[in-house]
Amino acid sequence: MQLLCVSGLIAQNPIIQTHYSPDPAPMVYKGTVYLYTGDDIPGFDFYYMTKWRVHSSSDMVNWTDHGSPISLESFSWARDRAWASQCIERNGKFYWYICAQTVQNNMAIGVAVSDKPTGPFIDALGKPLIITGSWSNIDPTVYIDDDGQAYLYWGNGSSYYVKLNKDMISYSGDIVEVAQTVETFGGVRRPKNSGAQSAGQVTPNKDMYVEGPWFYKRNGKYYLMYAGMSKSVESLSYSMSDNPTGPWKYKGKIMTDQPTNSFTNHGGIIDFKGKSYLFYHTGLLPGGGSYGRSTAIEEFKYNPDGTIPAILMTKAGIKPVGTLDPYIRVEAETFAWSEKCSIDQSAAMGVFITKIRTGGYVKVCEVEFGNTGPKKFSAAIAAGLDGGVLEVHVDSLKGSKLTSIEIPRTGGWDKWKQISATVDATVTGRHDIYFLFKGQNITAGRELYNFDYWKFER
Ligand code: FUB
Repeated sequence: MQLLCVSGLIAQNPIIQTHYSPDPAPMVYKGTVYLYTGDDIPGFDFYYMTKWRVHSSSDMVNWTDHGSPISLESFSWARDRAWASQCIERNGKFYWYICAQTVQNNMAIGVAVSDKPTGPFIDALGKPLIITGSWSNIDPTVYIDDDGQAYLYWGNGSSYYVKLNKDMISYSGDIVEVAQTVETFGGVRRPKNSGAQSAGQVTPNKDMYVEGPWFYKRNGKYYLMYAGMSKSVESLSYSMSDNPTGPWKYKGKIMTDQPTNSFTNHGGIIDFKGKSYLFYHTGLLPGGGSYGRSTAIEEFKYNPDGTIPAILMTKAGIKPVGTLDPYIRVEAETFAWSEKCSIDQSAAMGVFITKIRTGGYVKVCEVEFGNTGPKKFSAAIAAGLDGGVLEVHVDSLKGSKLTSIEIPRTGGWDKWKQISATVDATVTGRHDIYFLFKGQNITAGRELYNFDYWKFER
């Protein structure tokens, strides 16, 4: 049977379905987008978060889960609230700026460092980089200007910046507070202690700076995007300047009054492979909400004068900008969409798919099989019990079956075996493929197996 190229995309937002992924901070490095996020905990009633996560993609739709390289436990001075973060590369080292509640009961900004974008990271200082006794020290954003000067902006309610030294873990000069006026941020800051949730009620202005800054430069212009205020929830608003330290000029709302199902919004903007993207978060993953937020992405085009158009949220998300090679080892935790499975990590195996239930699947987009199709498929699996089946289909859940593997007990949920099968259909060209998780006489209930990587051979 010869399968034709029918690659179709339906929904890409939210881009990660296996866990919550709030406060997205994308970083482009050597042809790959690394996405640093927080980790909202299911079922909680506030932003009580304990760790941060990393994903990566070279095509913007298939995201590889790199697990959680840092948590509150990585910072001896941190007690609670692993809130928004951003990572940047300088001279081959990666500096991940985070904020957390300190043992002194305020918020502070720290920095972890690594030789790789996915870690391991260690606390660079063993103490906070920015600590002033204020609750406002949250949401760091960092940018290195063309002249090598790095800037760190941050702040909730108030906006601050410092000039970082070349070592990226210290700063020179004073912490500067950015003036908040109608001119700079569309409105004045809310009165102290009014509380974030009531912010919509206290500003008579069209907008204001609330939190979540994202600082960058493009075509000689500096941008400061931030969570502003719409009627009752946060908007994504922005200001521009000709200088890295302002004066800032308010430019309007990028995303506002969207049915995001989340009080907060928090975004990042990048250019990648010739396109511009807005990352933001919503509470639209099933079970989500203001305390269960997930990253979504929209593509946009800057206006000729460098301003940013209004952007609407979509379920469809964005189109791929690359293909995936199925003839090299592909981590199973690389996919565009998933259902009825989860992600875990171990010291021995790294990150893998777990809690696989019957009826679940992962979808991998834009798989390029080339002119000569595969003859063999293999997958690394661990199963403490038998009764699991892994099927590979093309183009849809009900598309033609390429191959399937009946999964035996491997000796334990952490005893991995590479299992192979012949490919029953001829598939060439570019396709989406679906890994379907099924049970033999197990129609619901218990988990079936763990899945670490796969590969096709010609
Ligand atoms: O995720 C916790 C906090 O909510 C962030 O630090 C803010 O930007 C808001 O998104």
